[in-house]
Amino acid sequence: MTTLKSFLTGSAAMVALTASMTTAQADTWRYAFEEALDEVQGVFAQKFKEEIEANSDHEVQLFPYGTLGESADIMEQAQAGILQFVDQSPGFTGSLIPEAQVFFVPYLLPQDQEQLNSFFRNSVAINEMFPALYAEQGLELLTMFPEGEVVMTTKEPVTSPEDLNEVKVRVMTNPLLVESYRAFGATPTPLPWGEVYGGLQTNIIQGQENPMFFVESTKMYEVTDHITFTGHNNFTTAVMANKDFFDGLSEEEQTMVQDAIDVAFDHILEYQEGLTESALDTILEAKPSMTVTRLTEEQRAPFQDAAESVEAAFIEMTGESGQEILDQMKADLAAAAD
Ligand code: 6CS
Repeated sequence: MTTLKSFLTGSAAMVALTASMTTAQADTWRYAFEEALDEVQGVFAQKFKEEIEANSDHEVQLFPYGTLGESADIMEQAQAGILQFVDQSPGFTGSLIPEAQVFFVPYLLPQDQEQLNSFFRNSVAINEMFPALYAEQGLELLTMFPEGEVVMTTKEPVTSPEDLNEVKVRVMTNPLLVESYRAFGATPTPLPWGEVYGGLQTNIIQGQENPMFFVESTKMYEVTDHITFTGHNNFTTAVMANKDFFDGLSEEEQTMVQDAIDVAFDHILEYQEGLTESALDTILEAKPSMTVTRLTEEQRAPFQDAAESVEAAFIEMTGESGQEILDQMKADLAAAAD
């Protein structure tokens, strides 16, 4: 006959066994991102998967753009713990974490690639300040990395803010990017990515901005005719884990995850060398009539002037904590320029 004591002892043993099985168990980790498998975020994710699977018994299941919805959907799923990992760009996270909009103060990030890489590698703002803000939203910020200089692609040529008058330019869904394009003289139109190609095709919008590799891979050149290098930004993205999931990992596993992120970070910077140029070549081969304009210093000046009001709007939106992030970013950028 089972006594209460032996039943309880048995249950305790069962609990201990289950717990030990959980720690040793090979899990499937789900990781969603905002791009296709062969685009920058996908290449990063594939490297991360390769590293995790080489160094553990876990499997990483990848969900490229569209398989689980739009960017906002995958963020909700990551916060809910349905996904363990998510790549979402500050362009979308800005509506959840207002300080993340700092990446949309025009002309803040350097154009020099080495300086930019050094900034992303060593930034105190990214590595020490942003994690606390992401944690408040149930996210463990693992890394941020650049995806290339942002260019405008439009239906009419653009060399000055006047050229953007009455032009509806699609932007990602954050208030500061709206503010930027307003300051640039355009009519900013925030939309999720899935509506951009059709919007240009039907002339609901007449322009958009993105790094060159994305202009090529998503065939933005089919629905716009002019590319303008304004030098106003580089596309930033971020990779996060669900915080409860991450906190529940052993210390060794957390280190393994961070090591895999570091390997993927190095890989993605190397992968992007020459990518803007090769994407532009591919575009011009496919559509020789596409015009490419690099604004001169003089032409850039009015866009640069607009940056001041955008910075002020950022501080207004984020207060003291935004000011601290901005100051630290500027200090980090100065250090990267040394
Ligand atoms: O413009 C966008 O919405 C997209 N751009 C890039 C480069 N990656 C993902 C994002 O959804």
